[in-house]
Amino acid sequence: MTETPRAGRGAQSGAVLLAGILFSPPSTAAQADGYTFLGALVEFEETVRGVDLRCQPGARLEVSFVDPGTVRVTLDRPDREEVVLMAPLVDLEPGRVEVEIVEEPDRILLRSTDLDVALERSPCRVTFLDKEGAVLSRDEPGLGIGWDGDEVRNWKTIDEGERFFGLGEKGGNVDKRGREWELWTSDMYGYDSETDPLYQSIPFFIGLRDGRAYGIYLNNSYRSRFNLGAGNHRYYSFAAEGGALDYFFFAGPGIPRVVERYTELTGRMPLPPKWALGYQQSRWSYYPGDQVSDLARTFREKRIPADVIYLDIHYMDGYRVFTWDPERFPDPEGLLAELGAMGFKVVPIVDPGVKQEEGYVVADEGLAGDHFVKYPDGQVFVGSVWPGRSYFPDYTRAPARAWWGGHLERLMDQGIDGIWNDMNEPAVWGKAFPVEVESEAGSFKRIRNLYAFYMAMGSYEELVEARPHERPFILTRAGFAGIQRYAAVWTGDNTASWEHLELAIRMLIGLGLSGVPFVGADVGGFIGGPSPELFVRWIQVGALTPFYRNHTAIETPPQEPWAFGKEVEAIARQAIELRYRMLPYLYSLFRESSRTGAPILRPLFWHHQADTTAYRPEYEHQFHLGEYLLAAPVTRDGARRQDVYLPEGRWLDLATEEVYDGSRTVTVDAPLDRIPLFLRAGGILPLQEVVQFVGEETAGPLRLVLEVFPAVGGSFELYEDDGTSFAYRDGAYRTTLFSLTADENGFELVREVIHDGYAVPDRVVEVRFHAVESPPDEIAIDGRRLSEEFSYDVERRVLTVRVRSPGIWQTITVR
Ligand code: MIG
Repeated sequence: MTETPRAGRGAQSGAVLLAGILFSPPSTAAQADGYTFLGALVEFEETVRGVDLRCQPGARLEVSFVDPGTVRVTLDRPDREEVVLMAPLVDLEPGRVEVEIVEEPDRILLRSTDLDVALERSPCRVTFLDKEGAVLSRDEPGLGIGWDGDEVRNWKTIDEGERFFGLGEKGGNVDKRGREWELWTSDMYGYDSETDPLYQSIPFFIGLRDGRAYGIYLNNSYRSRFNLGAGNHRYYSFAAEGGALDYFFFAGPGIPRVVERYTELTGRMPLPPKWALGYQQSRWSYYPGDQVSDLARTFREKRIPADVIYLDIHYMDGYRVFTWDPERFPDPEGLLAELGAMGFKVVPIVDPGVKQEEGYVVADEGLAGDHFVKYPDGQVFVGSVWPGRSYFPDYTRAPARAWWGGHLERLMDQGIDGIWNDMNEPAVWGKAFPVEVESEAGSFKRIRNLYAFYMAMGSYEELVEARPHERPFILTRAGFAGIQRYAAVWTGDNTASWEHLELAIRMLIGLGLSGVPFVGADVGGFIGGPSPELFVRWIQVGALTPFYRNHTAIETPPQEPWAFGKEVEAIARQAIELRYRMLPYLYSLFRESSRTGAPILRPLFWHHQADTTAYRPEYEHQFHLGEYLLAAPVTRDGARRQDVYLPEGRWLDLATEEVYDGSRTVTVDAPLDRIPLFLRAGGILPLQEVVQFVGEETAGPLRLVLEVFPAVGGSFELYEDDGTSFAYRDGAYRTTLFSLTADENGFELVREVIHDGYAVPDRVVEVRFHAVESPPDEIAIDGRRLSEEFSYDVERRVLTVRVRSPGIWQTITVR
């Protein structure tokens, strides 16, 4: 932004002439009130990957390709010098991009292999086109780009049928059109579908115009607003209250491609420890220590699988961060060791507020080290939160992050396993955290939206440094674009109501489309208590969400899986067991996500972009888990039947073995103990046996079950590693590709080890082929005819084949 432009050698004489006639200095009247709009082109110059435009009145617009499908547009105002944001972006090292620059009378055209950018000369306007010349997105001709005081804004044309998705954690529908959304990280206890803003601020959205998707990320951390066609019929716009107008445009045309490009820029979720995929139990708060160990023991006695217990604020001594209440938790190390021996991980809450108190070591160190945020006159800021009057660390300062990390390490040394960051919007009593307060990276006008991001970043990096062989687990409430690099996200203080069960699914879909895949909502609802039936349906939905934690507020009724009587307990166990059986599948999806940015929980249209029914609000609580598995969980009180929209393909109801043709809505049975789940033809679903926690050693050989719906094509890549370390980065993992072929005589399942860097324990593989119309004439493993190790269930039409020498087989042929 600061480099001085060279002379406009690329400028056409026409443009120079135009400039001579039209250029005038910015008028003072325009600055006093209302917007100043970007005017006509004065001159331009070519840069390495694009062009710099000089536009009236004295502004500069930099347009450059980051890669062939990603373009950055940055406005340099005549009246402000702004620093562009860096923290959310990773790897801005651009690769080679061939950009062809074509000068036309009315516009300058930038062309890469994937995307064209047309820059109109009078006035300066930006249009993005695909390689067929279709307009993906276009500056509104009359408004374009403008600024008013500190605010910067971009208006874009809106198409009648244009849809919008993303913006992180938002209420409303999955399609965000028709509302104005605000990004300003906020503690919103008791929010509903209308409440905005919420905890996360992710200024990224996907547009879908004429079936083609694009994405826009506004790289600006000030309070921002996205008007997606609210209150007008002319445009959509995005604006920030300060900072630079600096945005990235991502080409599709597929939604997955857009998200892949966006997460190339803002980063992807690193693989979490595998235990973080297990069931997790929380409440505000479990204490004293004896109650916590009783809780753990109850899970094991009742044989309800679980991996994690959370400690909410009561574990601390007077809510002082990094302390333990001496009465409630007299021996934290002993307790944590006891829980560890039972296979439990423990995650305590860590809020940013540090109690203002002389003699409290964290406060004293923080003051001495200058680690807290301050007013502009140098006075340390004090706000009230759980500990009473409190200081707030400046996580934008590296030394403050290192200091905080040292305390986290001490907690780890005591035996905790992860960190739960709450109140990091940051929340204070009275809500109005003063915007004039300053951090090293700027005032809270600029960094409020980034506060939790920096806190998570520092915590993650310091934990990795302290334990280089252990994947950290951090759960956060607030965050910004890129938060997926450091933390899982839960959707804050929801309510135990049916509306909230559906809202949770929509919010998780939105987060996933915004690059944050590791997400969940408080199962059962935080505020209030669920009816037994609501609890059942919620623990079923939770079993399919990437982050699976039951949590509830202080003074609510018990919400453990056994708190609603025997029938509910049995169904809850069943749902949780399903979760554990699905671990090989889910973990493979996590791995995919860590490589491509794809969500784990995906809207129907992720895989069926051209299918208009897939966008209908009545089906927005169905979702894909990977390409071949579709979930239609029950989210309505009393429902025992369920309308399910099945997109293109043939679908197998995994509970009934019924096969349906897709592209239509079917009505299926959904008794209380059932989650309607459908496997698409070609689907391969790897399951394991139920374990009581992720790392449990089981007696006897392990079993891997492959649920297969034979069809032509279809494959799944199973990913396995040690589940805890970073050794996978050095190749210590195994990927196995299972693929299907079929013809009129039968079908074949092929197994191929793609990468063999991790030894999996020997196990029996059981393949269950579904919808097999008649008993097979012949089954062969690697060409050798099999006589015994299979069975065919005539009624369910399931053929089960057991492979006892799992290490060597390559094909199972069924005729
Ligand atoms: O002011 O730590 O969203 O999960 O249980 C409330 C107590 C503070 C808000 C979190 C919630 C947590 C609660 N916290």
